[in-house]
Order: sequence, then C-alpha cells, then structure tokens
Amino acid sequence: MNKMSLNTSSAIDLENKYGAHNYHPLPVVLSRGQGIKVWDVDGNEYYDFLSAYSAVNQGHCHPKIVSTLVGQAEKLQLTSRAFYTDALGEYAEYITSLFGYDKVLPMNTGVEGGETALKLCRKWAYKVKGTKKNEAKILFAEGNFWGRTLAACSSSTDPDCFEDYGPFMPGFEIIPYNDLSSLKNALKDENVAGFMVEPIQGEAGVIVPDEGYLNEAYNLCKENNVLFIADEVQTGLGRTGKMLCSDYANIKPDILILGKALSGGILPISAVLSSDEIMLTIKPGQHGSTYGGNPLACRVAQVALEVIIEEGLPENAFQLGKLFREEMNKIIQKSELLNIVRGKGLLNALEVNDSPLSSTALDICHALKDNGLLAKPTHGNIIRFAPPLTIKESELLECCKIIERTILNFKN
Ligand code: IF1
Repeated sequence: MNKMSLNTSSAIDLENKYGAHNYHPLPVVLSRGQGIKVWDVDGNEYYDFLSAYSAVNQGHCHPKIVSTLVGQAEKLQLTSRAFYTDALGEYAEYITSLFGYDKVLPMNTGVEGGETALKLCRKWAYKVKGTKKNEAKILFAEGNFWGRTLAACSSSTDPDCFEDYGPFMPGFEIIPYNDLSSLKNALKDENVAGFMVEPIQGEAGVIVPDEGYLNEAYNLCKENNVLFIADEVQTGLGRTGKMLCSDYANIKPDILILGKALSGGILPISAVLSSDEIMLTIKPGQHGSTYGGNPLACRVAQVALEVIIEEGLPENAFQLGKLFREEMNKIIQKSELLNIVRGKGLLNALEVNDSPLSSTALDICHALKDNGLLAKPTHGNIIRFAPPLTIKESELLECCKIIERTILNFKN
C-alpha cells in the first residue's frame, strides 16, 4: 500500500477521532467525483467500481441532475406534507406511469422504503385479506439485506446485522433463498401476508437465483393471496441490465421498493409503488416522514429517472455487463486467485479463492486502489464490482486491464 500523505492521514485521523466507528473504509479520502471517476485529496484519480452501492448509476455529479437540484434548491426545498406542492403530483404521475402502478408513497432512505412496504403489507393483511389482528407474518430470504433499522435487523441472518440488537420484531420468518419448496411450505400458513425478496441478493455477495425462481415464487404468492414485495433498492434502475431486475422474470411485484439511484446519488430518495387496493389501506396520518416527497427530492428523482432512460443506461449495463464477465473469465483462467464471476448487468462479483475469513479480498481491494480502481468486498471473499452505468466500453476495458494487472501481480 502506498505511503499516506498528510492530507489523507489527517482526514482519516479526524474522521476516526470524531466519527463513530461503524464503518472500516478503505484508506482513501475522496474529495471530488465526476462521471465514473473520483479523486482523493491529493488529486489521485480512481475509477469508482462501487458507485456508493449502486446509488450513483448515473455517474457522479451528473450535470442534468445537479442543475435540477440547484434550480429547485433556490426555489423551494421542503414544506412537509402538511401542504401540497407543485412538484409532488407531477413526480407521482411520472413515476407511477413509468412503472405501471396506481400510487407511490415517497420516502427518503431505502430502509424507510422497506419499512413502508412491510407496514403496507400488514395493513393490507388486516384490512383486505382479513388476517387476524397482529397475526400477520412476512417471509424473508436467508442472506437478505434491506437496511439497518431494528425491523431490518429482525429479518437478518447476518450476525453483524442483528447481534446485540434484540429483542426482535415478531412475525418475521426466514426461508432459504432460491428454494421454491421452502417457500411453498411456508405459504401453507394462512397468516403469511407477504414475501419480501431481492431479485439478486446484493450484500449477500451478488447471489443470482436460478432461472425461473422469481417467476415461480411470484406465482406461488399469487396462488396463496400473499403479496410479492420486490426490494429493488440496489438491483433496480438499470443496474442489472433492465430497468428493474424483476423485468427478467416478467413479473409485476405487488409492492416495489426503489431507492439509491432514484436520486442519482445526490440525496436520499426512496419510493414505494403499489396498487390502490394496497396503498389506500394507509389513511391520512397513519404513516409519513418530514422529508418524504419534498419538492427538491421530487424534481431530482424525476430527472434522475429521465437520465436513466434518455442515456439508455439499462441497455448499456446489459451489454457492458456481459463484456465485463467475459473479461473476468479470461483472468480467472490465468489466475489461481479467483474462483468465479457472477452477476447481471453491471452488478457483478468476483469470488476470491480463499477463506471468507481471510483478508485476501480486502488486500486485493487495497491493491486495486493503488492501481486506480475502487472496489470493496461484500462478505469475506467476495468483491463486488458495480461502476456507474454511464461507463463506456473503452473505459470498461481499461478497468478490466487494471483488475487483470492487479490480480496477476498480487502477492498475498
Ligand atoms: C450500509 C450493504 C449494499 C440495500 C437493499 C435496502 C437497502 C440497501 C437491497 C437500504 C442498502 C447499503 C447500505 C449500506 C451499504 C449498502 C449495502 F452492504 F449494506 F448491504 F448495498 F449491499 N435494500 N444497502 O442494499 O437502503 O437505507 O441504506 O438507503 O448500511 O452499510 P438505505
């Protein structure tokens, strides 16, 4: 690892001295971003292959999104939902017609989207399905990750997420991911009201389920009058090579959760989309948030979606994702260090041929950083690669060369 400059080390010291230690960042101090690149405080340039965990699909500081942000910020930023604004209705019409739903409930972070979806599911169970009050159950898949709230921790199977945060939310049940028989079995319980699932499990290590799993899971839920809730916070908005990862399965989730790139990485914006039957079970005053649906977020989200469409980002992710996996497979052939590459679109992961308890994947990420590319391991021995979807073929090939050079020169 290169020796740290004073700028870098002083910034790291400050953050460590005064900031909570709830992360262990790579030793790089970023100060500027543009498109697929970021620069550190010493002016070193890096390709960003994390995209803030798929929040920066449109590239850093996208000019169209920034100018919309600035324009609205100078006009009206936040009123609360105590009043109407000229931005929310237009945005709500735009996003509901874009994804084909009756209504949107605007929130801020992805986990608030998840919480909202689960509250809608429970309300719908009691008010529409007729489940006995406080008996509704919701299914989650092993390895799921949908945020850091106590409800999210209650559905987690990762000790780092739930340890010492009990007691946990009742009514949550965990079934294996990518396992239709366990879902079928769990659905025999008439109190099950919903199944919340990621079409590809991001944090678990970019786990792509078998062809047909999502479609069949959706059908099983339909047959049992159970809501299929798609958490597309990370997989949505072009990341996996389609506008939604659910599109590969030709399914229309009963509740769709979006976040991250819904703002192009400019500010926290999430959205929950659903039908009138489900959405209108929540009456005025029964759910909300100070910032949810604020005019700044509405204008930014709408232009962030327009950019995804106008610039053909899902199609670009589809094509360049294939190229990336082809290039990674060539490296795998040349190196003992790597097992496999997996993913869809530009959500991919390399599995390192070492114990998940080893630091090899992290050490490789340090070496990648020294070679000008930023990536981070998810669990243990898996490195996630997720550049902004605006990346060009020539840039992707340049990054594949950086990854190849790093892997072939890597000394444990
Ligand atoms: C962290 C992980 C990724 C998500 C899915 C909901 C949320 C997330 C599928 C919640 C958030 C973020 C959270 C961030 C790191 C990152 C992450 F490593 F934590 F698991 F991407 F994989 N659904 N994921 O991936 O959205 O509330 O954060 O806006 O907490 O460390 P949020």
